[in-house]
Amino acid sequence: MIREILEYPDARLREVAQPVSDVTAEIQALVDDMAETMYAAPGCGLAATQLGIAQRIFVVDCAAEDEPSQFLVFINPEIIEKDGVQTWEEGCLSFPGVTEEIKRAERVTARALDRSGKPFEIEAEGLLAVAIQHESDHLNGVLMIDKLSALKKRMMGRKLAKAKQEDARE
Ligand code: GNR
Ligand code: NI
Repeated sequence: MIREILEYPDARLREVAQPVSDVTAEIQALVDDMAETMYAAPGCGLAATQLGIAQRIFVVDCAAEDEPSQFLVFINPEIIEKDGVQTWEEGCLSFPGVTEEIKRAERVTARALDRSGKPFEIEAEGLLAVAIQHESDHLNGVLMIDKLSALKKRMMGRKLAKAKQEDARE
């Protein structure tokens, strides 16, 4: 089932998500809805927080269009190592129509449970590393706009208003 993605400034995007205590069939059904919603958007990641569900779960697929999909589920994720610095032009499904350059770690090592509740560890770089950091932020109620300077925040506010206007005119 495709679910509705909350948009900034919805207060539910600021909630700190709670750990999943047990990967039940219900959680797996939620994960499947998250995958469907992410691919339909389309986006390369989606956090449960963006659906108004305050549980520590996100999904990502950062494969390029001409590559096979690389779908990953992270339940109760932890970033255990970060190094280097990179800047990506980031987008967010909760900020439709805008992108901003954001500085994050170049490489991360993360640990989480997969869809079957099994622990795994992954080392990522490039866009996948960016997405893991972006989605981990969502689970803590942290948004892209929080990473910007005051000037860029104002610019993003204007771009958002403009994107909304254009959307309304369509
Ligand atoms: O679809 C998305 N694209 C993206 C591009 C660059 C950096 C991060 C992202 S994540 C975003 C989907 C989203 O909002 N996930 O929370
Ligand atoms: Ni996002």
